[in-house]
Amino acid sequence: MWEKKFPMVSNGYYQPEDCRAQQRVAILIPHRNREKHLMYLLYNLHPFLQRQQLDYAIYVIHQAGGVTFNRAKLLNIGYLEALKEENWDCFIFHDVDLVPENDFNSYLCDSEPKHMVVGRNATGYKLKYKGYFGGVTAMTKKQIAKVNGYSNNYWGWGGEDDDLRYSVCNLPLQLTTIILLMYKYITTYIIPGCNLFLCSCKMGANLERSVVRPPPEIARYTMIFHTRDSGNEVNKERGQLLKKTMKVWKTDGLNSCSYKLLSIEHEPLYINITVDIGKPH
Ligand code: UD2
Ligand code: MN
Repeated sequence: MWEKKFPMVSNGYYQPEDCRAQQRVAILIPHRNREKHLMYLLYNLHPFLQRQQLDYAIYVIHQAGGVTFNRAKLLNIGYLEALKEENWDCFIFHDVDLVPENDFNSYLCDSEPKHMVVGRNATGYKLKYKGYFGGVTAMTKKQIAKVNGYSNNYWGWGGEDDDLRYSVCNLPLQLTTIILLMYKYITTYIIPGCNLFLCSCKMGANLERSVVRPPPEIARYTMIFHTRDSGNEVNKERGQLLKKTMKVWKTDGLNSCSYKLLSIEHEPLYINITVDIGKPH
């Protein structure tokens, strides 16, 4: 079996032999019925992460049953369960179908939440829209805890990534980011549509204020072609839900994430967490 190609990975974990990594990183992959994509990703991601000499583990959070898919809730569960195993510094939320193209796309966390899919094959390698936060994102344990993780209420396709980006706007900025923003402000006088710190998180330049991105030539991915999965139909309520983010993020997230843990299996190349996440109400 091809799993044997990676003898250094044990129970989903890898540590570089001859150095100590800066951060310990947990990769979280939400999953259901995408076995082929998962195998292809693991086949590419393990060598990629090892070339970066990372200390990491890959968690696959598998939604049991046929109820509408909930990517965000699965990622919350991944965070909570992974921290029961190890004190990870950094988490990477990772779609199963996105394969990084450039070895310099560092799978480490930054001083601000980091969005890593600037471009991909299907969108001509351009950012989909301002404030886009989907696909692959890296956040420290602390950053995630401070924004209370994802909302649990996005069932079906869409909106959950924008919701997280709105909550991320509530994070206090690091001093280095403030200095950089002030520099930009002074050199341009006005950042269009925004008075630096006080405007809405959904507006103008502030959409980009609270996240960092690697340069476009580095943050590149191939998305394996796919059609929409059954059980992951477009979430028609996402517009309404997004209007409420700023009111509810403190009580809808990690601290309200209820689920039934069905199993945790340590496969050779990943940790397989299977959960019953309930259904929309
Ligand atoms: C986009 C975003 C994704 C998410 C989604 C809306 C990009 C590159 N990705 O993906 O992060 O915000 O829109 O919800 O912009 N999955 C399964 N089984 C299913 C359904 C989904 O495993 O039946 C997982 C899988 O990891 C998949 C991810 O959920 O990659 C996102 O679903 P998608 O790939 O169908 O959606 P897509 O490509 O529009
Ligand atoms: Mn996809």
